[in-house]
Amino acid sequence: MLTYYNHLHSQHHGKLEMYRGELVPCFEVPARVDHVLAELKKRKFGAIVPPESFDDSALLGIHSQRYLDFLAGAWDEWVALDAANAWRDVLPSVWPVRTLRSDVLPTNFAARLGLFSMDAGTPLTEGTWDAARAGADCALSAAQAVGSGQRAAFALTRPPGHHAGADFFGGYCFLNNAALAAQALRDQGLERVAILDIDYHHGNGTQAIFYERADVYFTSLHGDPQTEYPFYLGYADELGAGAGLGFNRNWPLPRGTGFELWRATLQQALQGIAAFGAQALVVSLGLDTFDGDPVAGFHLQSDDYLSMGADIAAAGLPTVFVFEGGYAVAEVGINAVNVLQGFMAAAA
Ligand code: SP5
Ligand code: ZN
Repeated sequence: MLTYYNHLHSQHHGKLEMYRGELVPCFEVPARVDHVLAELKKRKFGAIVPPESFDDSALLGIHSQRYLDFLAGAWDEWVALDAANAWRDVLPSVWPVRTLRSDVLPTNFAARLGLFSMDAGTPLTEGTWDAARAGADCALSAAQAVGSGQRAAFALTRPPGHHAGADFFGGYCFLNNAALAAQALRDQGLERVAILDIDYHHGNGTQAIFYERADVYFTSLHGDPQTEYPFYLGYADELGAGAGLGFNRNWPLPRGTGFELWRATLQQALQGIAAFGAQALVVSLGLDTFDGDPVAGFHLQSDDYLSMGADIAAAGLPTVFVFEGGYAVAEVGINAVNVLQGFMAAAA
């Protein structure tokens, strides 16, 4: 399997995130991807290549122009407010909830920052745009490879993407790499594309992007949003809307879930994908379902990821894997490459 590696990922390196009234060190760190890269090399798991460059127009299939403009210029605006901001990350602290307006774009930077975000846990740094933009190229490159006949490809990138919506960031995510890959497969002529999101957290951004569409089926296994981030989306009764009704399926599972129940649920999600008649699959590959993850609550073991990969291969679909969460840094490489290796062993 070919890996498209985001060589600029470490340009995004947040220092602190808000947690229980304190700023605590970021869980989403560059070492995560470094460990996956090292494990790919250690196991000689196929070629590792830089992405192709895609035009910004590819982003507009998923994200709004005003959001992209904001992200691309946010750091410069931040430093222009105060030269000392160069040593501080950007974190929002005000949001336009419900009865406040989000159609007006205030000139005030903090106000726009809140308009385009969903939490105070996602620092934007000097290199965030460059890292996220190169990550989008990785996802688009992987989709192009799979659309051109490869059995599978892997976009190894951070920051992750599945919490990012058409016009907001959050949950450590800025550009929705999985959504970009799915749209790229559609643009290459595949009529029905499925997205399987197996990160511990519900992929609220991806779901929202495709919620009213019948051509991209979204299904997700995740911690029950009653207790787990992102809290406000990911419930079982969210089935899609309008033309998209019947093309969204969520599988919330209680904190504490182990592999037996997780795997049985994966089979149900895969049945939905088969019934949809998907021609290609995008996997939002989060590894924060791991027992030792510091921000999540499932109990999967490293060997379970081999079985997971095999189960996904059994769907028999051309598959793009996109790296998402997974914060047990020392094990995230082993667990990620176990999925890919389990997939290839079963696909061969
Ligand atoms: C891509 C992805 O996995 N995003 C997850 C975002 C979760 N953000 C909330 C994390 C809350 C941190 N909780 C700290 C628990 C300390 N025991
Ligand atoms: Zn996650």
